Amino acid sequence: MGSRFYFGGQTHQEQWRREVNELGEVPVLEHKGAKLSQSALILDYLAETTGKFAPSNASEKQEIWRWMLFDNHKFTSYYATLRFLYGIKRAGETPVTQFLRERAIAAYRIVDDHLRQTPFLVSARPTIADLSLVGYVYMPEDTGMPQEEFPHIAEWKDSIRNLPGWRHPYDLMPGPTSL
Ligand SMILES: N[C@@H](CCC(=O)N[C@@H](CS)C(=O)NCC(=O)O)C(=O)O
Repeated sequence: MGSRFYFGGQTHQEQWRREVNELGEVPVLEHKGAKLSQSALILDYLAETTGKFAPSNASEKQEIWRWMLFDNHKFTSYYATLRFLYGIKRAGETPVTQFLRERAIAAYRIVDDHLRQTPFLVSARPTIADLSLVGYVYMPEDTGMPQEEFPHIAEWKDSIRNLPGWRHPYDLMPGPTSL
């Protein structure tokens, strides 16, 4: 790994935190003079602004938020931390990586079971809930996850990859894509 930090350490600079995001995280969306952070909130804003991948009623909106909160708390967060420590930093197997993998597997099982019954998370069409959860699924660096145990996640990932205009997350990130 070239740098200890994301995007060359920018998110750890005092000025960046003051001017861009005091939470010290990416992504940040800058639009019409406003800055938004937290990917779920950014997705919600983009869905409202563009009408794409948006809920079609209040109960769909609740379902979308339920999945996006689960994603932020468990599905992507455990997996992304495992990927960082084990797959990228090459920390080796430790009680921490074991714990993270167990938690990631538990969350993947829940999503895989859900996708057994429905092609997308909230309705028959893709919504921002799918976009929230699927991002890191395209980054399967060596994490020791038993991917073969999640056939419905694999199908869902392919369906989203086949949507018009799909691009790999690495192709959408600014700057060099290698960590
Ligand atoms: N819940 C946040 C998580 C954001 C997040 O953890 N971003 C990582 C990169 S994927 C980050 O900026 N980490 C910097 C750090 O923790 O120092 C979101 O969904 O936007």
